Amino acid sequence: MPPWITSAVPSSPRTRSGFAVLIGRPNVGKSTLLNALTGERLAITSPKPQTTRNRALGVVTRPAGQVAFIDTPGVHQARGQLNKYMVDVALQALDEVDIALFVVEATEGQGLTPQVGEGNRFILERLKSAGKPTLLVINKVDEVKKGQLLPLIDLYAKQFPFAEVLPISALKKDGVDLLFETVLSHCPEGELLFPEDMLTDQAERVLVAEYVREQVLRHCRQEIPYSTAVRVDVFDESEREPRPGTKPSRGLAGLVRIAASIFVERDSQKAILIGKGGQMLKRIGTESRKRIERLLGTHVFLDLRVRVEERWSERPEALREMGYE
Ligand SMILES: Nc1nc2c(ncn2[C@@H]2O[C@H](COP(=O)(O)OP(=O)(O)OP(=O)(O)O)[C@@H](O)[C@H]2O)c(=O)[nH]1
Ligand SMILES: [Mg+2]
Repeated sequence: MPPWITSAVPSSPRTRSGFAVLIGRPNVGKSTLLNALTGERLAITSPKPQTTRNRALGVVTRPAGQVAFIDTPGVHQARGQLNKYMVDVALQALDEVDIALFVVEATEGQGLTPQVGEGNRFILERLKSAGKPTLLVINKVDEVKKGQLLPLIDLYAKQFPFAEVLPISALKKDGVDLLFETVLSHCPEGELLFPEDMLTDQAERVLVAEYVREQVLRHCRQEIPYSTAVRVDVFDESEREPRPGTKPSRGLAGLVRIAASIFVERDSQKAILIGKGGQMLKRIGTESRKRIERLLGTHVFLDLRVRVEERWSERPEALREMGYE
């Protein structure tokens, strides 16, 4: 269990609390929004669609109450087994929450005859059958002029009785505080659901694997990101407590030794990931290590191996082994 999880659940009377899901097409900025809301890197992000593969919880607690946000994989037309799993994760989360945040992009529907795309129409149908209070979150408003939002709001308002419409920029953290307050105002009155200082339920080693996958997504093109999974094989904390008398360096103390496998599906992909003279893997390793050090607050020794596991994304037992079950 991560160290930030404690057991006491203090609460004052008349607080509000609830679960809220972030749901939407791939790449609209759901994970960026989760990180903006919590102020931490709880979900990896990238310019490539289908970055998120599992749900990620981010708990935000303020004096007025607590919202547990669930980030989900982007809903898309899934063909392979992994993709079907991802879409199931997103749609199931919708059934478990008090309120839904439907995230769309401000740049959508800017054509001559604006219309809601097929993917978003599918999500709207699911929102209708879920019957939860739903907010329309229009993200990436930094990319459009103000007047351009009105036709989009109009378009969506005709499709669904949204409780509120919130234009935001998750990247620039514009409108994010107001979004939190609005979500909270739609949550039922009640005790806090989680300890006040709890941030997530994700284990450190899960976040570590995700941070490595994030660097693969950021450094590699084409099919590599979609064929990659990361598994932490060793998480050795025996030197995590700094030895008495040792001074912190670079603001870090103690050492965690981590060995992780990066799985790909073909030999050719392995060669790309390793790169000429091992350069690509080295870059991925260095960037991942820096982020993991920030997460753990310790020095990190990171040993990355690339392994070929043919068609892992199509085989149920391999999917389970990679954490997709
Ligand atoms: N300009 C702009 N870009 C944004 C904003 N929010 C997110 N992005 C960018 O959009 C891309 C996708 O962001 P993610 O947060 O990974 O999107 P997602 O919805 O979680 O995507 P999936 O996990 O694939 O479903 C990244 O390059 C982000 O930096 C925003 O408010 N403005
Ligand atoms: Mg995401």
